[in-house]
Amino acid sequence: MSIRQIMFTMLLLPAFNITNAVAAPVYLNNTNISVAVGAGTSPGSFNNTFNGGNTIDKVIDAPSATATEFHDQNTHIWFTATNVGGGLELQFDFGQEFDLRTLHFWNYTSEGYDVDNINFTFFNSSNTQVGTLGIVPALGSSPGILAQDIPLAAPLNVQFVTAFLTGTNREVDFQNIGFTAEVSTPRPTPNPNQVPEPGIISLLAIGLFGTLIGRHRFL
Ligand SMILES: [Ca+2]
Ligand SMILES: [Ca+2]
Repeated sequence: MSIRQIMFTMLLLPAFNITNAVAAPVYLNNTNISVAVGAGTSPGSFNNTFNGGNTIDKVIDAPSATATEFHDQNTHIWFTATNVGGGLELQFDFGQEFDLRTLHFWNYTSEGYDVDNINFTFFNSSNTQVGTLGIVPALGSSPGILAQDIPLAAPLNVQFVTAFLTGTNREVDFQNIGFTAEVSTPRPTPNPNQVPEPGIISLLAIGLFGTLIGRHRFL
């Protein structure tokens, strides 16, 4: 292998690493994550939410972040808390860590039943809290309900999310909660005694070759 070929190979290595590090955003729904009713749910009634064998998966059944849903018993969630301040707790498990980019929320269309506040708590794969977020969602569009998109200040390395939804009049009715996210890349704690990664070695090698060739041209 000539010096020119070796240099070309060395240049390709870090480029390949950089390309791999950029993960494509994905929409998280019932095909790749799970959701459950949390133990923190207040006393109350789920009304018609589970009629006809429906499950809490209705929270994550939107096929995409831009999907339109119509309010019916097959796809909405309706919880009524017994007391003001009470609400519905949902627990999401993404199966692996993601970097969250956008929160999507499909609310009910009028004040009498819509969700008025949601408090999110984010946890990594070790169940260590990595962020919180409180939102006051907008009313859903009518008649087709589209998601309100809320950019997130990059909660990173999130595997578990707890959401607590409340209505000022005890009513909690909505269609879906969704997240657009990218699979997290490992972020090891820097260790001064650690051997440099292959990418760094490649960069060092390029510098070394550059120096050698520079010297060669002067000879
Ligand atoms: Ca739904
Ligand atoms: Ca309301």
